[in-house]
Amino acid sequence: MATRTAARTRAAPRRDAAAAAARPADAPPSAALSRAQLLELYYWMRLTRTLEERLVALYRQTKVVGGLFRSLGQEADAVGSCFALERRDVMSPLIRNLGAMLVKGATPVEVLKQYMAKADSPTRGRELNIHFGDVGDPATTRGFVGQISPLGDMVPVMAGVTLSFKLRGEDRVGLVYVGDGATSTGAFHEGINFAAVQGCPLVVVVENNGYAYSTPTSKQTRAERFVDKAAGYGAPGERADGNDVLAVYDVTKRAVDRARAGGGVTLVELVTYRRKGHAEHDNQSYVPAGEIERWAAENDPIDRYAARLTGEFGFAQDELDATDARVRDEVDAATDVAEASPFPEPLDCLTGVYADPASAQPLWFREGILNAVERNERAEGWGTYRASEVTRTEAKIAGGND
Ligand SMILES: Cc1ncc(C[n+]2csc(CCOP(=O)(O)OP(=O)(O)O)c2C)c(N)n1
Repeated sequence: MATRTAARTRAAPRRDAAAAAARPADAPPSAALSRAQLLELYYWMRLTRTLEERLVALYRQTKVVGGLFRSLGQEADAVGSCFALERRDVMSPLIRNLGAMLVKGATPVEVLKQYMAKADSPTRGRELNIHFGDVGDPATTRGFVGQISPLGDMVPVMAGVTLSFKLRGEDRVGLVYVGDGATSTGAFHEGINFAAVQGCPLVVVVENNGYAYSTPTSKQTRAERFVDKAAGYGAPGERADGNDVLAVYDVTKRAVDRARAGGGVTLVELVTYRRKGHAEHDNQSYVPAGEIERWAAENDPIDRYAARLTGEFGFAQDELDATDARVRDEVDAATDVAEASPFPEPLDCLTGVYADPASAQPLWFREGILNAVERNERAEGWGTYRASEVTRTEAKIAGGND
């Protein structure tokens, strides 16, 4: 579909040799982006926002069955940073990095199905928000690691992932997103310290969005700037305006290039603002009056970039409007597909969750169902439970143990 086509475009950036030769040596990496890539950045941010708006509508209709976590106002930080990666690289997103997941190849259909807990969603209805991944062979997977809830814990995981790249001599880089709140965890310190000492090709992106749930950043740390923490690990650090998508791209691309060239860990601080609560159910009563409205009016990342595209870069408003229309059509089409998808069969929830199927069975179920579940999963691999097995299992339960 269109998003995948765009992802492929991004993975193989076109460089204009003549323009490159004319560029000064200290030009920022974004100076090398083609017109198509500049418009693509706008597309990913617009897709992120429109898809999230659709998810809110579905949430209000109770069709999104779990929590919903918005990245409103943070689209530039997710999109601009992930755009600096290549397809073979691996990224570990947070709940607020939908834009990064889309850039890395997640499709609106699978995101919608996942949030709606459909049977053919990435986690087959076992998980009720955005925690899913696609990682493994770079030839066949898109390279995003499934998220986990404990804050900061993906930093040591990504230290391990990137250490494996280094030990195998693979030309791959990892990028892990953490919020300002996550920087106060032990896992964050241990992970980044280990990665720095080992020289892992890792970029640690700290999204400083002003709040960790309801805790303002000033109650989170005495440090003035998160980027200053890099010195404590002996790592370079760079800070950028997280609502300026090109500034985000530039700072991250430099960090990615450094990691790829053997320069180890870089800490990147992106200064942004979370305009929604922690999740859709959070009423933001802890936010001072006028703060959200001010960021919306003066510092919206999409408005700011649109103004640059039509001003500085000479795009016609029609080109932006056409992109908006394309995004709306894609999200409409994806919603139709997701809504038409079935919910999982109740018994299906017993498979593919635990490595040991026996521990997934309620006691009164075990004797009747265990053999069928085990047999099916070992023969077919995880995630292939078939309706025919359910029927046989039910018959078995009805008929007693064999
Ligand atoms: C170790 C740990 N402590 C507390 C929580 C509960 N919790 C979930 S999200 C959140 C706030 C996260 O804030 P931040 O890291 O700044 O990321 P943001 O949501 O702002 O992007 C908290 C406290 C958790 N998931 N893990």
